[in-house]
Amino acid sequence: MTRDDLADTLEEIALLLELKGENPFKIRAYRSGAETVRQFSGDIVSLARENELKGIKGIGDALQQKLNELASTGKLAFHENLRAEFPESLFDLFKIPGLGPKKIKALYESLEVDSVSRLKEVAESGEMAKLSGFGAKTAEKILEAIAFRESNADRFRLGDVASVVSFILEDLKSHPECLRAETAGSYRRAKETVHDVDFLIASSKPELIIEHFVSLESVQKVIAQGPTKASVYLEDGLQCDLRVVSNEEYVCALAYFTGSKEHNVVMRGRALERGYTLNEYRLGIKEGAEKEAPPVFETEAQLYEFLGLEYIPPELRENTGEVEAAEEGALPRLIEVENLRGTFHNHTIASDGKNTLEEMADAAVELGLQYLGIADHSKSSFQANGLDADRLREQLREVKALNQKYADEGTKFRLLAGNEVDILKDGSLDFDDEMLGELDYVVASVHNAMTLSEKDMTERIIKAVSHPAVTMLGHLTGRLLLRREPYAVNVPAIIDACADTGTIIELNANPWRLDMDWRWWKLATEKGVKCAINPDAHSIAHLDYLWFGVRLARKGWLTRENVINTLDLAEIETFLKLDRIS
Ligand code: DGT
Ligand code: CA
Ligand code: ZN
Repeated sequence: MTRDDLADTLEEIALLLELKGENPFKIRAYRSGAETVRQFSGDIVSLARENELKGIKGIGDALQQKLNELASTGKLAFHENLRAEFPESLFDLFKIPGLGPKKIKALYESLEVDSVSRLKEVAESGEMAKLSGFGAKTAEKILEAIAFRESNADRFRLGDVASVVSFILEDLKSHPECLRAETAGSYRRAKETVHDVDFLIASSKPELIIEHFVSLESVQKVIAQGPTKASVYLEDGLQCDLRVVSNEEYVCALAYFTGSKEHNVVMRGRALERGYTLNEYRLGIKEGAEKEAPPVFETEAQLYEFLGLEYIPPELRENTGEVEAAEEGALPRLIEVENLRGTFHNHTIASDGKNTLEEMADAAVELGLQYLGIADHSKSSFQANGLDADRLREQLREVKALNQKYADEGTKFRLLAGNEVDILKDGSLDFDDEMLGELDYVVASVHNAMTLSEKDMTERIIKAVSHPAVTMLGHLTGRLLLRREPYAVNVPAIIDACADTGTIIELNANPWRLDMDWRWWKLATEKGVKCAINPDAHSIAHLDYLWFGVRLARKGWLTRENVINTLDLAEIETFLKLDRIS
């Protein structure tokens, strides 16, 4: 039982009660209980198991008892009985975006929709459009969502798999028969979503490693098992493949299974031109070529060097110019997580975050950052409890007081007072110039009216980034990976506008977003646009998203110089034209 298991169960109970038409207060209690569990800063699972939830705001007696049962036994009779009242296929409907509990309830009651296939049927037949509260447009949207879901059904977000992957990797590395181990495939290349996760191990006892791998606790089902390779499903359906090779084969195998396929094709071509063959196990001599036997490579760098190339970091191996650059010794020196000195886009309890200013600041100090930008939502984001000018000014005073405190105690750290200001439908900003002028910096983001035409959306954003108060553009396309498509927008035109106006573009490091997409950063840097890697943290735990941000920044060929939050505090103060705090 994890924290998410507890929260997901409460959320599902809320949905099912809603389908049954139960009392709204009861439903709300489960829903807000789920949220409390998700955001609680202590070890909520242990507290629930020990029945020590008393006094936690938002978790009443009934919920305490249910969480205790769930955490200590792994299941909850109340939940199971509730589920049994509905067909199993109904639960797939909950995963279709745009289909909230109210709509599911209406469809279920009037059209007996209890599965995705039935949903598709009534959307296509026109029956759905006739229901009150629905229409042709809704039906069309739902069909799009079903198609999107089908095409993404077998992919996972990098951020959702990262912790289990590093857990398995560490476990494999600690096996006594493991000589070397690494992830490979799209995970190692830091793709924003992965189909499966590949692991590679060097060992002289493959059968022991394989046996160990298939019996890992997180493995739910063994798909295939042979003497040197195995494939398994983890609990959430993530497929993991393991290959065991000899220590001599390890480097060629690692390069091959890291890929990408396109990168491999070019590498193999280079080997052939030089009279060698390259496959998943070794570099050999091409038939008929008069060559000395190639060495056994200790590192991937040696393999690349042998083929006349600089070492190419895994993130770049997509055949988008990395081999040509490596040949000329012109690869960029990619940014590393240690280069970050601060970050800009973070929320607190003032809007929809879960921690206070001070908690966020202390967590940033703990991470070794020199500055943390607070960018809570502005008033038009009322669903996120956005701040009006009065509340924002109050927050500015709090920031000032806290900064004084850090200065007095001699901590080299500063909160930056910003705001994530909504870009309104017409491209104007959610605060007047006077209010904007009082801020240290401004992140401007689109949060509503996402269905504008590409032309209108592009003009809207260009107008916003052209406002002199705007420091950076937040999550450029609004995409939610595997959930919501980017809105229609002309990215190169936005990049040009940012280049003209000196506006920074955010790399939103939230694993659901990773937006702006890595594929655009090369163009942005060519035009001289800087990047800000921002976790968009809504709690102290989310500050760790910086790690994903750096992985994707590397994938976008970004260097330390391209990323604004590698500047130290004094440099940022100069850049933002702020007075020093004495
Ligand atoms: P994924 O799993 O779809 O997110 O993406 P990858 O890149 O991890 O693909 P996967 O797991 O099928 O294969 C891992 C690596 O193995 C891939 O990046 C390159 C290599 N590989 C697999 N199949 C081929 C192939 O047919 N030709 C070549 N040259 N390499 C391959
Ligand atoms: Ca893979
Ligand atoms: Zn936002």
